[in-house]
Amino acid sequence: MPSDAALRDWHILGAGAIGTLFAHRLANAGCRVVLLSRGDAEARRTLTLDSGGLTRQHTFPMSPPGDPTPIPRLLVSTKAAAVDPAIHSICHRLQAHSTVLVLANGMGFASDLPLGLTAFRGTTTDGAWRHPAGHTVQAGSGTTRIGLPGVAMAPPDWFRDSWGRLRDCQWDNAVETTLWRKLAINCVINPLTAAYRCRNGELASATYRPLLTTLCSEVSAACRAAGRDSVASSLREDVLAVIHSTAQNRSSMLQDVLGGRPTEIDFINGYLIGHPAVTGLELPLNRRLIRAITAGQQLEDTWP
Ligand code: KPL
Repeated sequence: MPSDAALRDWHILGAGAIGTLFAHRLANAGCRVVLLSRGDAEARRTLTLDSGGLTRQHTFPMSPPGDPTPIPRLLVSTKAAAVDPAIHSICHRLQAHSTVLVLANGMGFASDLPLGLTAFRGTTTDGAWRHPAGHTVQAGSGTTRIGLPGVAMAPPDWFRDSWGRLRDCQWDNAVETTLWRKLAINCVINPLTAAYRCRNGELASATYRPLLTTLCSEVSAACRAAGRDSVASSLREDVLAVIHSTAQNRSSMLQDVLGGRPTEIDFINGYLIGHPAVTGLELPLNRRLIRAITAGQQLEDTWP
């Protein structure tokens, strides 16, 4: 049985904006946080977080690729496409009782873990972005929900002793529905903002209304076909609420496009249209947006 202190040990793979935010939050909650590095150069790394006008720094120990020590609890906070390769790269350090928690946008990864492990999934509405100067800026504080997809269970000890101590972090017995709800919202906001190079709030303007309506209808139809009726029925309302609460944000997909990085489109709209229950639906706007984003094309014509 791991001791209480050991339940608070977390290794983090992927210290981007969200990884940095949670590295700070877990460390502030008394957890021992180790960052997994890609090279051997640094023994420690100082991460800076700007949050609510305050700048905080933490220096974290780094664990290099050759480190053989077992990883009891792993947070994977990479981009969607990197989740499986990242877990694979440290699979020799996982054990049958290791905990793997994946906090990433989209779906369609972490389904085949080593040693028969099952990934816990988390989703957060906390906003964070990487400042060009290297530090992370917390853009707003939201809610984080964690659970085991498809399994209703009491919060495990590790949750109570680490994540459960964070403000607005909840155990979610129906995390699969929560993930679908987030996926559906991302299917609407992310490709539109990325293809039209606009901030989230602009999608509420008359210019984008027809596109927004058509895309919400397509995504709702796909969610219904996939048996996610509750997600479908509140989608439009949920999308408008997120558009208003994150009006000034650039979506993560727009940030990727502007930064010249690969986007998560294959794990968001690509996952949705490739779902076996959805393949009979046409979903033309989804397909057009996927094509444009994959080709790095900016769209101007705002008729659906
Ligand atoms: O999750 C997001 C993202 O940008 O990936 C939303 C909710 C759209 C906020 O920007």
